[in-house]
Amino acid sequence: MKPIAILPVILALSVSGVALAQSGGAKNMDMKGMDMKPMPMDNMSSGSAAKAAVHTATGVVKALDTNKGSVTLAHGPVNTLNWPAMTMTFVVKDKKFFDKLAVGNKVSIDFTKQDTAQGTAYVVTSVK
Ligand SMILES: [Cu+2]
Repeated sequence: MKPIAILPVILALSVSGVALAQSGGAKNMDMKGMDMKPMPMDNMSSGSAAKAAVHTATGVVKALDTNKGSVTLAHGPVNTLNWPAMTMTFVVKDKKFFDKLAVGNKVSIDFTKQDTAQGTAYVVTSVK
C-alpha cells in the first residue's frame, strides 16, 4: 500500500517541476532576446576603440575654441595617416588640454580618429 500512496505525490512533484522548468526556460529565452539588442552596440564601440590608432602631430597652435572644444593646428606631415603638412582643426574633448594650448605655441599632440555624433573627428588625446 505504501508505494502506491506515494506515487501521486511523485507525479504532482514531477508535473510542477516540468512547469517550473518551462517557465524558467521561457524567462531565459526572453532574457537572451533582450541581451541581443545591446550586444551589437557594445561590439561596435569596443571594435572601433580597438581599431583606433594613435597618431602624433607637431605644429603651431593657430586658433582655440574652448567652448566648442577645438584647436586649429598648423601641423607637419603625419606619416601614419599619409598626411602632408596642413592647417586643420582637432576636437578637444578633455578641457584640461587647453591648459597647455595657446595660440602661437608649438606643441606635439597625440590624436585618434573617432566617430562622433557630428561624424568622424580627430580627437586630441595628449598634448606635449
Ligand atoms: Cu591635418
